[in-house]
Amino acid sequence: MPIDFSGTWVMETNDNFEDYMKILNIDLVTRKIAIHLSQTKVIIQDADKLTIKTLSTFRNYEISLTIGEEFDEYTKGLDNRMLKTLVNWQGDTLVCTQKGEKANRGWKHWIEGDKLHLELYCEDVVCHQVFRRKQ
Ligand code: YOG
Repeated sequence: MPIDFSGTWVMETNDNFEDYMKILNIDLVTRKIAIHLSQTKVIIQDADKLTIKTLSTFRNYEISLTIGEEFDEYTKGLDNRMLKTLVNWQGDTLVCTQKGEKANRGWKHWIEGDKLHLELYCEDVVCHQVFRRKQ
């Protein structure tokens, strides 16, 4: 029985987000805005179904998926790319691969104590975000 990521999680740290945005070719003006955003994750986990909302005052982004089933992801409002995305369990870690134009792209989510961790990676860049549970 895997652990439950469901909840609202508020960003505490966002290491190397600038380089992650650069490797995704996000323009300078957008990066200047995005770097200061506090992102909130709202995760709804229901058996093998997962919805992950990333919320901010600037833009929101949402994916819904079934674990173990590849789907078409369009990163609308982010880098606007088409990806073939697959999320699987690796122990208690959610591991995502995003096949597309960029090599070695994906992310990992895990929980340590009351903190939600997210590693976003693309090519040789890793961005590490930590969130605390709201309430
Ligand atoms: O999350 O893939 O939790 O989808 C990363 C943005 C900034 C827009 C957010 C808006 C990457 C400008 C999604 C920020 C940079 C910068 C709030 C990360 C692109 C554009 C939406 C992500 C996964 C795992 C679920």
